[in-house]
Amino acid sequence: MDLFELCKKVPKVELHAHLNGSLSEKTLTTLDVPQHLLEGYQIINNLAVTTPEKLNECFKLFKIAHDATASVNSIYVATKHVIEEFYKDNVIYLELRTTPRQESNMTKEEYIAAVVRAIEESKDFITVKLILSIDRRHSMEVSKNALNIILEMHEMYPDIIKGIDLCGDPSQGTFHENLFIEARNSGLKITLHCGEIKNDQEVLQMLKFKPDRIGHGTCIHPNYEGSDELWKLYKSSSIPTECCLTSNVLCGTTSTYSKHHTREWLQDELPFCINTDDKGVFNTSASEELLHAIENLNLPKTFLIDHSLSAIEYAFASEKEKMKIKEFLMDWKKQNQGLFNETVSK
Ligand code: 6MZ
Repeated sequence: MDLFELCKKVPKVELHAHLNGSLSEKTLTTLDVPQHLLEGYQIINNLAVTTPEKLNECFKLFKIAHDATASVNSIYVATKHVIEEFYKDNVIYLELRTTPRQESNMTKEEYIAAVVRAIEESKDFITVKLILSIDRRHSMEVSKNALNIILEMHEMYPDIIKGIDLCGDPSQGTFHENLFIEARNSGLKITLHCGEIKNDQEVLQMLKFKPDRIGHGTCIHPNYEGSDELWKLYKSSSIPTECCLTSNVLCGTTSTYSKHHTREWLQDELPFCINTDDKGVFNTSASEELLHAIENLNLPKTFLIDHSLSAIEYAFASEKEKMKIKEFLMDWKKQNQGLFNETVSK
């Protein structure tokens, strides 16, 4: 079995996937996206793929996906598609994140309920949890209103809505820490996009806040535009980091896969997991991300299954659900030991 086949076969855990960034071209077509928007998506997608340093370009793509999911039915259909695509890639545990949006004929509550409905309908074949995002570009007032709705919906769907995220264009906006303190006090887990670009002061504030996980963590280590002080603090907190290789390479925040900052996590044996970020925008999959990791970061084949076993530890599901998935993964590992012993042909 070649290495990519093995990456596909392994049961996987995905913890950092933005819903609207995960829409494949096929999904956008199904959603009746007007032809000119779809063409725009393809053009910018190609630009992003062939030209690095495109963090700004990728943020334009989200507008196209947002136009395609501007109704209750379209966000519901989009969620179904995204879940199915992860499932077909052998992802057994998925945490989707999305920013609740109000549109002319949809409230934020209706948006969340539609996503939850799609998740509930998938529960027989894949475990999916929802993280609701606050966009760092939004004002305190808009974010506070979003948080109130998120807390209300969390009370209605406590088994599905598990966490809250801070995301959005890292070159804009701010981290409204008070809102995240309130979310934490209401029982939500916290993940923050942290240090995706250099911003020492904010990284310091975020690390001191001690979220349950951070996203990216690019500019923390001194070799990657961070500092000794930040790295020391990060190491002492040992917060699991959601690494997104292709996203960072295509956005130009990392020069190549083999120079990705995950190397420092491996070197210092710090907790991390590998993720897709926006599989539609970056034209990737959970299996491809694992392949890049194995091929470029000098990892053994057993990393594939051991990655799922460690990532599930960092998940926001209940301890009981995590234990069940862990047992499944350990059984799978035992039964498929041979796959990791045989010589891999590329
Ligand atoms: C920061 C990102 C992101 O929420 O509409 N998003 N935020 N850094 C990134 N790195 C590339 N990729 C995606 O999904 C799209 C939204 O996710 C955030 C952005 O705010 C984007 O608008 P949802 O489902």
